[in-house]
Amino acid sequence: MAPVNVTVTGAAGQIGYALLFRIASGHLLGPDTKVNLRLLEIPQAVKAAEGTAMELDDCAFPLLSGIEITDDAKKAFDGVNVALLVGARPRTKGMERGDLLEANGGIFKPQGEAINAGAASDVRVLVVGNPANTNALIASAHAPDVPRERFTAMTRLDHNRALSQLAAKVGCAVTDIKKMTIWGNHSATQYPDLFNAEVNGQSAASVVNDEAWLADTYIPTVAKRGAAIIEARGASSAASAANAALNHVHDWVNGTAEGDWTSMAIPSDGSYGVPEGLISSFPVTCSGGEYSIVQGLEINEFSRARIDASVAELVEERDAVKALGLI
Ligand code: NAX
Repeated sequence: MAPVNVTVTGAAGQIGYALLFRIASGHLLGPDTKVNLRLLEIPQAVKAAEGTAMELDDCAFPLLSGIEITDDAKKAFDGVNVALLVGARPRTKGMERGDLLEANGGIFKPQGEAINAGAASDVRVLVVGNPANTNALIASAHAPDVPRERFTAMTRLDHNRALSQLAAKVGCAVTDIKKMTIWGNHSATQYPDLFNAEVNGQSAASVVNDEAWLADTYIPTVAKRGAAIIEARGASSAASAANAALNHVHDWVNGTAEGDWTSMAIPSDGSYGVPEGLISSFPVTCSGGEYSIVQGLEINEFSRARIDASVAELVEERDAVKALGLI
């Protein structure tokens, strides 16, 4: 089988450093799939990416067929099968949201165009760089020839955080928990849903049986975990973010487990009242390389209000990038 072309943007960054070695050792696509890595960086960071590539060489990974490093998006995405868009413009002090969206438009528009121009017909795109959902929307808008379902954004780190926080609360193993969902935006408004999640087959919300803890502790702890990591580590989540990116693509390509689902931010088809086309997080199952939204879940009043608030934020972001002419 020909090696799979995997492009990582922001390859010299901290998530890139945590991600590349695990891609090359088979954690993205499995132990039988060879990969060609394409590292895209800005010109100032190409040298650092070259250093990472030297270390990748020095691991002599059996699955790693080749590494190319470039600052040219057209080259990076030519023939790409899996695109991990990690590099983004972070919000700096005093930056308004409009400036942030505009700066990221300057990154995700040309990357969308380059994917449109050169990607393989089976390309799958995961946007990690924040604001991830809206950056994915921008990239997708500039790749009209690529089915929009191929553009996704990452809420898997939030999903994994939701699993571990729940496991700690009820004293179970993370593997005892199934059917976790993150709804909405990868932001502080995201909603981890315990009403549809199960602990050893029972409703997680009823196992917890403490709505105050749910509202005042659990949801904010999951949603603000990124800030807590920065506070403790002095740097934002990197290894856990890389791990979540691997989980997201692995499940998309290889399928979710029977009787379980995962969370992915994907273009809405209008399910659960989320406006069509918004890239919002849903419960999904994956099979045969495709995902589908889990249908028919009960959304109670508590959940409805929180999903609506997060979706309203996504609508605002979409309208802002529309006003800026980015989509
Ligand atoms: P770093 O600042 O360490 O690395 C970012 C890298 O991207 C830098 O090397 C930079 O040179 C590169 N870059 C910038 N513009 C580029 C462009 N146009 N083309 C190619 N490369 C470019 O950030 P890191 O900690 O690796 O985080 C990367 C992104 O992930 C950030 O936007 C961050 O907010 C986001 N995150 C998203 C998460 C999620 O769950 N969706 C969680 C973790 C993380 O916070």
